Amino acid sequence: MAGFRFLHCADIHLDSPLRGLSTYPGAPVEQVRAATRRALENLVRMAEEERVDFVLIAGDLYDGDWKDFQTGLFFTHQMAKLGRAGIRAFVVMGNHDAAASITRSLPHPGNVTFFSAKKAETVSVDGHDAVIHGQSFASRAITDNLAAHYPSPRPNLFNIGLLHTALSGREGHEPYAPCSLEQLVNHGYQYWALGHVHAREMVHAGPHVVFPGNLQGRHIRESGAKGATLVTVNDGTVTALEHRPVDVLRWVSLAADVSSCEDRGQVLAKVRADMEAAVDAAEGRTLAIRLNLVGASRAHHALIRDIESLREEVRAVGSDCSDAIWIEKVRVATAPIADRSRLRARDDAIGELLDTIGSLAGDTQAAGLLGREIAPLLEKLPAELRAGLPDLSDAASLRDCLADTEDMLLAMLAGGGDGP
Ligand SMILES: [Mn+2]
Repeated sequence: MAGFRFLHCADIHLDSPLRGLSTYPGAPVEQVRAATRRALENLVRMAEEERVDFVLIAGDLYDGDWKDFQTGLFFTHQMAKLGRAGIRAFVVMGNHDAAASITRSLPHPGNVTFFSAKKAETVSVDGHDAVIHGQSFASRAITDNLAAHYPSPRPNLFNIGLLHTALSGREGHEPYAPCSLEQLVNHGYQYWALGHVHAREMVHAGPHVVFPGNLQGRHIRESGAKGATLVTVNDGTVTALEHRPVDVLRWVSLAADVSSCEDRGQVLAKVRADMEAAVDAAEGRTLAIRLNLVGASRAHHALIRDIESLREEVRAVGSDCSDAIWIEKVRVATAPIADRSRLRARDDAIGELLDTIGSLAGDTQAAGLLGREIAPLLEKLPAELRAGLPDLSDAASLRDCLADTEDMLLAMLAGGGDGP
């Protein structure tokens, strides 16, 4: 029995508008605006190069109402290209498509099948032992379990369920067309081609239940490689399944741990190394980077002293690494490392406090005095709390307790008024 291959994608959100991006300095506005179109072109090119037999689009082809006919024409044009290569496309509409009153619907090329929104249908793929079951969203908020009404599997064929769903719920996604993973797994199909969740997720294997993620990230919450899933089927079984990126602009959230950095120069060197790694991984794509500096670091004060110029320095490092980097945001979330000996030497209340704590540990007389002062306070505690306390008459546990107290006070002092 011959095999076949298909590309499964979803959430193209063609011509998705920019969300306030133009207010960011230096944002590659034109590139971002065109990114969803370029990603779709890449998908079509990949389908041709890989000679796949068909392409599945699991909803949210459009982002909402078209501004004009251009959005629909662009899609039609790309599908016609697929058609000339002998490749069919199967599409269900998702919540974003339904939200648009796409009354301006255009006639589409003969190689494209849109599934009905009225009921689940089954379409067989001519020349291959495969059938596709699907249903489009009729309106934005579908709260029915659509999958429950999908037809029974056709025996001796590879059954694909094309469905826009949040399954039993996915963070950050509306709970549309809810169904359980168990329900899908037990339905008898060999592959569930899902859409709606923008993060790629291989939910189940054998039968396969897959969210390919969206085709092109649109903001920092859609970071990482974006693309489609290329599936190879032989003798009714999935023999290969791989994620193929088609994105043209990649959002990257970089958490640079600068805890080992002593000063601003070392921090910038670390940032450069992390950015170079991101550039290598992006294989020539434009990068939109959000940089988070994290970790308890000796450089903390130097970083927060002048965050604006730090941002400019980071941007300079970025453009030095590649001419296709845009720094979306720089966030400084570092913490100071408390220098105990320096703090203890201070001629103020903090210095005195630390000095007292430090000397208590080695001074049995003072420790005894402390114990007697604390005793009446301890007696006021409920018995169950008192039972969990260390025995302060024991020198070792007193030392441990004092060290913990010092750590806690330093952390509180650092967290509270540690301004520039
Ligand atoms: Mn979507």
